[in-house]
Amino acid sequence: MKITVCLTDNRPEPWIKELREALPDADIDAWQPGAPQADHAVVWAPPQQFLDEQPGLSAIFNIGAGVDALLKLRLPPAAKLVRIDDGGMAVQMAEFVCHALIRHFRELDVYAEAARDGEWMYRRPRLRADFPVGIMGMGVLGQKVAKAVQQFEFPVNGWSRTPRPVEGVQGFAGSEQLNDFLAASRVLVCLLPLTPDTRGILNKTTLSQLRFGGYLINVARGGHLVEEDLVPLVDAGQLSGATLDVFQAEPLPAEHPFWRHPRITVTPHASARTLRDETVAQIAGKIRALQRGKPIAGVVDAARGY
Ligand code: NDP
Ligand code: OXD
Repeated sequence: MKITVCLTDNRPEPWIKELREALPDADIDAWQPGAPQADHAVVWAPPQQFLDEQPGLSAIFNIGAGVDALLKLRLPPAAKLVRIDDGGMAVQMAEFVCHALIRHFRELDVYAEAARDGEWMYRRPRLRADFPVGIMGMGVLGQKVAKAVQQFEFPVNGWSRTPRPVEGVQGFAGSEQLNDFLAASRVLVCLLPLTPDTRGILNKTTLSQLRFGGYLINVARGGHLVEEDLVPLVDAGQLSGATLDVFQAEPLPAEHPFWRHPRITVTPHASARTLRDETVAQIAGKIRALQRGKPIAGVVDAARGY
């Protein structure tokens, strides 16, 4: 079995070393133009040339959860596209979202500013009941985040394409229940895949339906947010702020207003990093399952877009 590795923005050598340890019988190399046909590929943001030169791939393993960039390319027709399921990302996402939520809810930025001025002061305690958290996308990551947020006793709403019952979470599904979901939420967490249906879903109309003074946490893709709609909503007080990990252009350009806005927190697409050991173990397990003719989790439905 031959496996080719094509990782734009990542050094392939450590991946190849770990893949060889996990799959000692496989012939594993970094892809170069003109390389022979492989059976499987391990990729991150490969060029179209790579896919055009590997028409006989039977599976393409993306080393991330989101496959929106791959679905923009022409894929070999018979290849299964496989995303990472969790792979250590879900707990990181839960940490990140809980941190952003609690920092906002407990007004920790206000305390930090007072501390800089040597001022000893208190804010009036706020009620969790007044801060229902709405999670858009109740998949692998959204469900983990929902459970983590529940530990802090916030009310949680979840929105998905099809109903996803989760204990203690008020579930909403489909475009027909989006308005009710938004109206029931104050802190909005986006954990949707980027698809034609979800591109631009965070915009003036939807964000204005959150309870007044809502707060946005976007940890999914920059394409979900209509960026020019955000600052006017925050400046008008309709939203009290945002934590953004993903952007339409990454790296976020130096002149972008989000960098300097006092109520917008920017992180560099770092909320849940791909962990090499866990990712290699998951991909190797799936390759072994395919060799035995077994089904595997995480096969992308290209028509659905995730
Ligand atoms: P999943 O595929 O497991 O979950 C996707 C969820 O979104 C599902 O609940 C799905 O509904 C829902 N959904 C999809 N389309 C719609 C729609 N049109 N309307 C309503 N709900 C919809 O994905 P993951 O949880 O693993 O990951 C989510 C995204 O997070 C990734 O696609 C990626 O873009 C992003 N991500 C960001 C990272 C970062 O570092 N910032 C790291 C990792 C991922 P249903 O349950 O009905 O299928
Ligand atoms: C992913 C990501 O999709 O890191 O896994 O954004």
